[in-house]
Amino acid sequence: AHKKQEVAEKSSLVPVKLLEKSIFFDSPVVSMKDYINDPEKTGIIAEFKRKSPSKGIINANAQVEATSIGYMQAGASALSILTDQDFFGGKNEDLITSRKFNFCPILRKDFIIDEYQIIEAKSIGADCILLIAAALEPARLEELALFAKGLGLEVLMEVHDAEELQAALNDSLDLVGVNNRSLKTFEVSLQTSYDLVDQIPSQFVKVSESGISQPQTLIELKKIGFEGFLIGENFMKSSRPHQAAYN
Ligand code: IGP
Repeated sequence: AHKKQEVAEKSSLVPVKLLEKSIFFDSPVVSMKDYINDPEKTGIIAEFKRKSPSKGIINANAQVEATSIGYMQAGASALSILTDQDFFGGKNEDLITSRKFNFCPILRKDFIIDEYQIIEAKSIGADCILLIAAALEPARLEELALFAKGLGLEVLMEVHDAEELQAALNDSLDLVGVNNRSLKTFEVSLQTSYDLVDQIPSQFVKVSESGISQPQTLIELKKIGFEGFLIGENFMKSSRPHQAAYN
């Protein structure tokens, strides 16, 4: 057993043995890689978040059920659900709810640093987890990616620059995301995507993340080789996020 799992079992966290009894734990994963690769689909990963560190409250009243269903009806390829409470106002229940109402790949958007969170991701119905290169040593990132693969989950690794990308690439990843928003300044620059796209080996699905608000931007990112487009704020700032996704 992992050290943190043992700690979890002694603390207030749900014990691993219980997480493994979830109905989602043994159910098959819906491949985000396949959905994003499908040329018939838009490649849009539509995100649900109530607030963010860069913008504060974006939408305090949005309902995850209507929004996630609406996103998919509007043509999204997949969903990204924030489960981090402190910074993004999310909760595990949001992902469970969106899982119950949608058959599509769902990314658990959270700061994952431990195996326990990966077991938890599977138990709440996620298909894919996020690993942030800036937050993990390359060897640790690969270890967590391998652990996720062992549970059948797919892995999206997020990078911000070429150094992170080169150091953290490994064969256990499925998708590589370039975050256009700097973690330090919160500033968005699509140039980051332009700079890194050719450095991502073709075995990985390429995703451009953050700050996408114009259809034209998406078309241009597609032209240079991106297959996936992670869009949150631009949809969530609308009183009806899924309506915004439709437009
Ligand atoms: C979405 P935006 O600018 O469309 O809301 O960005 C997504 O890329 C952003 O929420 C994000 C994120 C993250 C959130 C990217 N990487 C890591 C939490 C953790």
